[in-house]
Amino acid sequence: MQTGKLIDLRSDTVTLPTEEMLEAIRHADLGDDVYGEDPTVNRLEDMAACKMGKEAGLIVSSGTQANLVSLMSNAQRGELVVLESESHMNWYEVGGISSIAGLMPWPVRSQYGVLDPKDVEAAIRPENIHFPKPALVCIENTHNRHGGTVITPAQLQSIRRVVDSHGLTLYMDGARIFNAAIALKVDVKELTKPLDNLMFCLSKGLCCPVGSVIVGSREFIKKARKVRKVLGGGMRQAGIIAAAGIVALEKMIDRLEEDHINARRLAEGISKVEGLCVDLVRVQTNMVFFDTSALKTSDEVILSKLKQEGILASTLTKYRFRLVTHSGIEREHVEKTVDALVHIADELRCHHS
Ligand code: TLP
Repeated sequence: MQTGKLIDLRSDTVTLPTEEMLEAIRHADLGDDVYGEDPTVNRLEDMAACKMGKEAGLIVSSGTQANLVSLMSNAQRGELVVLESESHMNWYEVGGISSIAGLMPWPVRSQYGVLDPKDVEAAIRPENIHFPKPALVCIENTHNRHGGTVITPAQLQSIRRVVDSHGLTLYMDGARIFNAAIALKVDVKELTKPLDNLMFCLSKGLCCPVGSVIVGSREFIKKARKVRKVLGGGMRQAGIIAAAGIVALEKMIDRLEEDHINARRLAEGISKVEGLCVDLVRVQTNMVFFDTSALKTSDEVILSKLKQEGILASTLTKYRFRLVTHSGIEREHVEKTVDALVHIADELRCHHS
């Protein structure tokens, strides 16, 4: 468990490195990665590319940096980028897509985070003197703000067909792509095959302290390496990060299934609490979103009551809460959280009646 004795369900980003990772960091072979001379970085990048069925990989400091570097390597300033309206790139990356990459985001709404190919088609503008040139379509798998929902290989292929018919590029924010692969019980390559390039995060459910990896063609990664440099992301002895990443890719993927089982338990427990509402269809991986509007109490009050019970949660809106399961969360923590919510909801209902 993280943060002392608290049950920290705010995010899977709060996970700490395993003992094995700390050992691997301690013993990593290091060199200057700006010269391409860090053997541990080179090994991680090769492993990541191989696992994803792409030619090359590039370690970066964070998911946000991975998305920004990829945007700037896939499109030219002034071009149009079609992306899902609730996507992380559209919501949580400080608008870097416009302020730094100089691109025009074109958000498209979807159900459960899965772009409808017809909507993608409609968003791609034809050549016209008035319009920006479309360059890129971005998808997110799993989809964070839609509740950790997955996009299937078949859905990806139908988006790919539209992208191909316009000669554009398909990129994925695959921060939690291994959660999607585990939930769908497919090899991750089934999910990466339709893409030109993608990124995934080491520092979420895989428990690394830092880092994400971009994978794609050799040519794309060469370009991305230079973009990473201009953004200040050349990291020298980055083998200390990569060492943990190697352990993650070898040892930490299969255990994500446990997080999904715990999320399902949590969601089912919460769905039985009077005054709380969970859309169980969205509970497909390690996230649980629930709605508290029936309790007519502000998010701060519920968050602070949860904290008094030793539980940390995050919120998307005043009445929309998010809980994320990860390696620090076990069945007993799930049960304690459901019990706490039963107790809080009872108290708030009594207070209103
Ligand atoms: N997501 C974080 C917060 O930023 C919201 C979280 O707690 O879930 N893509 C996706 C789909 C993400 O969920 C995140 C992080 C990122 C990119 C950015 O990764 P970092 O935090 O490493 O920059």
